[in-house]
Amino acid sequence: MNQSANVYPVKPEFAAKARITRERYEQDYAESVAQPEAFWGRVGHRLDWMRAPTQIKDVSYDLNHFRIHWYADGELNASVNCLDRHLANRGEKTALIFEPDSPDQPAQHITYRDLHARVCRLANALRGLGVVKGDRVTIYLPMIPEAVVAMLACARIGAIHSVVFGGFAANSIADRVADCGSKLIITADEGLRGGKKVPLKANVDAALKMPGTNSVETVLVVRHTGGAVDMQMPRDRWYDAVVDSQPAECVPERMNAEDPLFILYTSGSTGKPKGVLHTTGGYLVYASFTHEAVFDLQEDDVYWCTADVGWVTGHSYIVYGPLANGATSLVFEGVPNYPDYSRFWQVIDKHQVTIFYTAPTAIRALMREGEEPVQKTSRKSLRLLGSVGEPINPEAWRWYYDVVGEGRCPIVDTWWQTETGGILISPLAGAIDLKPGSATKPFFGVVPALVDASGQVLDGEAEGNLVLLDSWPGQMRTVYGDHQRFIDTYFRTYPGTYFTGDGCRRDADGYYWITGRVDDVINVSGHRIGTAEVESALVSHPKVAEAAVVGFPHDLKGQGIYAYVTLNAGEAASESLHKELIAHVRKEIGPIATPDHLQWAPGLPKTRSGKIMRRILRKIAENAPDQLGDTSTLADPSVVDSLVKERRVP
Ligand code: 6R9
Repeated sequence: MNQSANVYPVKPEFAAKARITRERYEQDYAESVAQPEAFWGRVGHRLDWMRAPTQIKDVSYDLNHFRIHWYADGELNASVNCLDRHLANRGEKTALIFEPDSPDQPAQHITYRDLHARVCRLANALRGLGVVKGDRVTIYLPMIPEAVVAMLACARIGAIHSVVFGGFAANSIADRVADCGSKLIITADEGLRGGKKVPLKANVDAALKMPGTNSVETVLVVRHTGGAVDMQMPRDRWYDAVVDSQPAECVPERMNAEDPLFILYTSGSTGKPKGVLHTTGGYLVYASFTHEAVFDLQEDDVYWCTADVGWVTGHSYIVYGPLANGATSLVFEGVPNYPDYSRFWQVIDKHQVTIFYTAPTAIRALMREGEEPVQKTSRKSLRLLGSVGEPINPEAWRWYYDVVGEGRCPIVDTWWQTETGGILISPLAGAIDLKPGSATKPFFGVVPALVDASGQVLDGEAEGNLVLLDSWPGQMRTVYGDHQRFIDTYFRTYPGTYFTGDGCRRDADGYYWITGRVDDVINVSGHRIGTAEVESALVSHPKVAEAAVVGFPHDLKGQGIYAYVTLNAGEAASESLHKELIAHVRKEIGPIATPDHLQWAPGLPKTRSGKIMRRILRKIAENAPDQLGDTSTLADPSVVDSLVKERRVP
């Protein structure tokens, strides 16, 4: 293939106005890795500190002296940086545009001054309810302005927020509440997505009946749809009744740079989701700096990230990054296909969005509907497009570029993780030529490397496991309540490095191409699901003896979920049990974990020591029975033949 045909050079007209040009990138990148202290010390000035940091970086990945500290003697408050400091010059600027689920409902424009008042009121209310610095608060809200208000109100008083995605079911809420011992939950009566109601309060009620959740003293309920809910006094309080009468000023808590800002649960290879913990100073420096540099942020931009605040993308690039930068950030409650497939593009026209950041799964779903729903909108306001969550296939990239952006808008394909806090590998549109499907080059201060299975660093053109050789300020600091798990998961596999869990190729031009997870995490529509979580949901059903779950390539979702289930002796497989098990997983974890295929497995391929050989199950799910490889080490090779024969054809 002719590589040069696949390069989209930096557009001179973009570079002419861009914050970061090629020379600047090359120079600053070199400095950022050679003298990280000097570089990040300078970048740290972008925030308002109550006490300016003098200790910039103190990091060791050596397991005997392990530590990650950034700006360790600095003091600041994240909400002050996102609100108060803009009041003098941007008080009347729109901080949030809220676009509701239904286009028939009016949009809202919330200025920095309004947002400041709303955050202060809730912060005062939380203090009144006994929430103090270091307490954990769970936020289970739809994509409405209160979700942003809630996060910032926690930050204002030093409470650690844990946002739980509104698509998770009661069990998942309960696990997360129990793990961090939340004192208070902020939720809404119901959510609204694509015209359908989501029973948020009822899910919280069910979660709080589960073991381990009695740390929760108060549930604040936002009236959103007005739907009927059970209020259990004195635990449950209406948000407006508690918040509206509060003063619109609230003295912010002084936080050390290394004090926790939030916990966000994410799936790993094994066990229950991990509470990824981010701290205040480094995270905010990194989220705001990457947001400004990667999206080439200008003062009059209208910026829209379509993620949900329940994921890290929403944290860093709807809330903390944009607001710390004084930007206008659009909060969208709805979905791409409601009321029809033009919705995204209509919202762009309605609010004159200039920067649009979405996920490949959404692009692929919209691409399938053809160009007509796009063509009937203008999109002339757009100047930059972004992609995040999974590798973007070149066909989808080109459609995004040619059809959505009409060849005018560069695409930044941003690779990063919940753990990294912000973008680590991405083009800078004024500096780096684009290649469809490649996240291109490392951001300032980021030192990627590829290693083989033995940990040998590979040079030049190569493919291997992606590790990072040095720290950056937005790096997670620990797994909440389990520091050992943090170290074991990320720093033990390839000593001296942070292991990402991703595979990656580097081409002859030094461009990085992420190939996907190399561990037992499935990336479904850009959302991480641990195979172990789905397996444990399946075996919690009384009729299931054993389950094994793998990912398989899926046209729209990137990866789908394929489950192999062995029933208890005496249980008969049936279509109704098949449906029941799929519904059971939805109920246990949430709709995002719904298996696409569920196959009855009289036996699973195991080694003689009893380990399930997922490699074989993956190949069967992919319909590649000719690539099963060596099956001779199996305890009973014959189970493979029967699984191949009984494969559920998608
Ligand atoms: C931000 C976010 C992280 C995993 C990551 C990788 C995949 C994310 C990507 C990408 C290729 C990109 N991923 N962005 N793969 N290109 N631009 O998505 O965080 O939910 O923690 O997922 O997503 O596999 O390891 P998170």
